[in-house]
Amino acid sequence: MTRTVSILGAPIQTGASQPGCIMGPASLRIAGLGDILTELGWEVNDLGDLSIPAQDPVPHKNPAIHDLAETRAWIEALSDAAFDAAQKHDRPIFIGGDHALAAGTLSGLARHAKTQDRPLFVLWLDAHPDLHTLETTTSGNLHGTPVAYVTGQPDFEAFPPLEASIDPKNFCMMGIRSVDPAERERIKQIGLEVHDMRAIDETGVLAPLRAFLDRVRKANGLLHVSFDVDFLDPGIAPAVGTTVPGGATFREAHLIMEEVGDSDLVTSLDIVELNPFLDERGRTAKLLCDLAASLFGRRVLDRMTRSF
Ligand code: 4U7
Ligand code: MN
Ligand code: MN
Ligand code: MN
Repeated sequence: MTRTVSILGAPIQTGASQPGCIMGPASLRIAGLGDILTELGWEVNDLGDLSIPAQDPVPHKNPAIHDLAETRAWIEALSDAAFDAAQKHDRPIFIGGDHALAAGTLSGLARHAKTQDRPLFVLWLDAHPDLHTLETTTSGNLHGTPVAYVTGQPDFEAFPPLEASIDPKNFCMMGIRSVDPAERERIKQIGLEVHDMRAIDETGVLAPLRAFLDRVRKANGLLHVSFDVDFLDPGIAPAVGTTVPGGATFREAHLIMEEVGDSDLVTSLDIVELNPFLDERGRTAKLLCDLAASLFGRRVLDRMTRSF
């Protein structure tokens, strides 16, 4: 039977410092995301873009925080939309928008996992662990907070109440290379599995990824992939506001997508932080579409029929 994918755009940019992520969903659609998945045999349901009503400002005791009311409204809307999409489609994709989007998608997906009585696992591909609380963020950019929120850390009274949290032990982070002091502490405290770029240099991506996928399979888990564009090296993916040198290469990123795709464990995907204003002739958007294609089954050669 044909499997279904939904595409939901979330043009949120209030979590970032630089504007531009608002154009992310349009850029990914223009790069051909839907057609690529159709060609791979998926039934594609484009749900259009989500929006939020105008908000009155909400102050916070951390004066660095900006756009709290809008970001909160996005999280609320996204949580319900992600829950619905996961109930209706085999593999929903959420296209951002900045990474505050994941506070919404992950909270909705955690609720969905609960209705299935299955644990939710998260493969977090990012230069950053996004583990700030509303107290510890010094930039005030809320795209740096979703992992702390969805794992149930304190000081999130100003975000929507979390109906289901995600066990920090169910995360696997790869590509990490920019960690703030408060995040460093939090990683140790909650026991997150983090493969920083040094570890990737040492072991490659495959060994830790396969170990994680085995864990997901044994637990009969759902698997969400949250893909932040800054996971990639800025040399191949310039369209992001928070570039950090030394990111994943073209092949490392594709190998992760191919391996996760082959495992058939993945049940949902975020593609976030694309800032088309910073792109070069659409190359980052096109690369992201190709990476999604790898996750959804595109292969250079079929494994069983390759010849030597
Ligand atoms: B992204 C940062 F200080 N940690 O809090 C912060 F380095 O979604 C970056 O991963 C956050 O791009 C990056 O502002 C959030 C900074
Ligand atoms: Mn991020
Ligand atoms: Mn990042
Ligand atoms: Mn970023």
